[in-house]
Amino acid sequence: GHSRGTVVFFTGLSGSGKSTVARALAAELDDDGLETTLLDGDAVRHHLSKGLGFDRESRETNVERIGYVASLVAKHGGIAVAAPIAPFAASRAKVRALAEATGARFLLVHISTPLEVCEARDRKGLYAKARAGEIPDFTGISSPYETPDDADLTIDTSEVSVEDAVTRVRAAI
Ligand code: GGZ
Repeated sequence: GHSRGTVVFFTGLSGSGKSTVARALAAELDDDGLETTLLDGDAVRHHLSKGLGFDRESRETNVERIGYVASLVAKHGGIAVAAPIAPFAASRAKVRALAEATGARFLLVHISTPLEVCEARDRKGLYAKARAGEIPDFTGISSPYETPDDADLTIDTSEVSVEDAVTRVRAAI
């Protein structure tokens, strides 16, 4: 059918907590019996965007593909949850426009955890490698992150628990 679905699109730095919040959100929605599709970052990079790198054009392509699939899900009444870094405002705007054109609701959730916190966490050691010059074009270090001015919700996971973050997003849905 073509009932009104929702795209919940997270954006934020590596290590900001967006994947954790997205996964917890999707699990709760799923438990509530809602038709939920999580476009997991690793799975997307492995399947949908295999072979793409992290230069600007590759990121734009990656983010727009995610937006396209999310829009298809939402077009049929489902809830799509995606959490790429999505560092470029123009790509995020394209994705919003595409989702809204299909009749879906679009929620941009900015996980605004500061770079200093993400870098201090450095769960995967990527920031250290980026600082050492071992990873080129690393978001926040050697590649830009354009802070959204159109976020529907802004959550800093250094101040808000995962559980509370999920509650806030659910309230917005
Ligand atoms: C940023 C990178 C990079 C570079 C590899 N810059 O913390 P992670 O590891 O698990 O999540 C990051 C992920 C970002 O991929 P996205 O598809 O979300 O990016 S985008 O929306 O910009 O297309 C990080 C890892 O990939 N990673 N190299 N150079 N993050």
